Amino acid sequence: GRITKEDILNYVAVGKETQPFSKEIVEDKLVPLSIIQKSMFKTMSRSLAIPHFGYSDEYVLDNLIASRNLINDYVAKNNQFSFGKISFMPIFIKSFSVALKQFPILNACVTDGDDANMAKLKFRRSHNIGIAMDTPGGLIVPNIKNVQAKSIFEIASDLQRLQEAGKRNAIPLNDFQEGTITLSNIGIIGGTFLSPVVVSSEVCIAAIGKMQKVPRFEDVKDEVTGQLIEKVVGKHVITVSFCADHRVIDGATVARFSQEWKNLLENPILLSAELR
Ligand code: CAO
Repeated sequence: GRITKEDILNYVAVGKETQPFSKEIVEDKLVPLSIIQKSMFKTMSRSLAIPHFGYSDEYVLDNLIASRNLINDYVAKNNQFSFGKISFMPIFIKSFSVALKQFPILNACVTDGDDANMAKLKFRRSHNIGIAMDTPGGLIVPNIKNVQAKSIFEIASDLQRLQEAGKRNAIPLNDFQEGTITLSNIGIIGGTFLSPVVVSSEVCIAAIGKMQKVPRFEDVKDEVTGQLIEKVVGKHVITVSFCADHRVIDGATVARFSQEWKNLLENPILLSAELR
């Protein structure tokens, strides 16, 4: 899954590539793969060699929505930021990194993975979190470096820079190198569950589905009797789907990591308590 210099030079050339797609197909035709499709073809074919498993859970984000509203009120009143507001993504990314501190194996990679006797795990200090981005040229995965040392605002600023450069196919080579784990938020387009594919230079990827308001049971105090009664209330939820390399990661590790991340996102005060 390692991205080579040639891949990047090809990516930069995408803008100059003639777009072969026309919505109206008047006759059958053969077209070569685009440069990004060629890169996906190679990376994803290598991923096929990884025995992987999936794991999904639902996170309730009502508290996070309230926290993000507060953050965005603060951003609107300060003119020190290069962005007008933050999306959920910088908070997802930061909390992912905080949860990762207790599960360094998920930020590792397998070297010489073809042979169990030769294989080693490389543990990596930096959380260089890859962000799957849907751009006019296609899917790209630049990463935000050293997330463990950055604030949510710094991450928002990095993400904004990558999104703007991504629209112009102008993301610098360095931003594609040395990613350690990936996050994919497909929910902004739609969909609930995803089956993300882990790349050979990483051991875990997580994907986020569309936030939806759904009915859920909750224990609520009855105003008259003071007793707890079960009621159906509306909750904002996302589903998170993981894919991990089963040669070195077991399901219990991913389930525990997910519980940690979920706890931070469902109770954002815990996230702020973790920050320096
Ligand atoms: N569900 C519902 N709404 C969501 C959401 C989700 N899961 N995630 C973000 N949103 C909202 C944002 O909050 C924002 O709304 P507001 O303006 O009201 O706050 C809106 O969607 C757009 O956000 P954005 O454009 O700023 O994007 P972002 O920071 O949330 O995400 C990025 C950035 C790069 C992850 C996203 O643009 C993207 O490209 N996603 C697609 C990833 C992809 O293709 N994955 C598949 C990989 S496998 O082929």
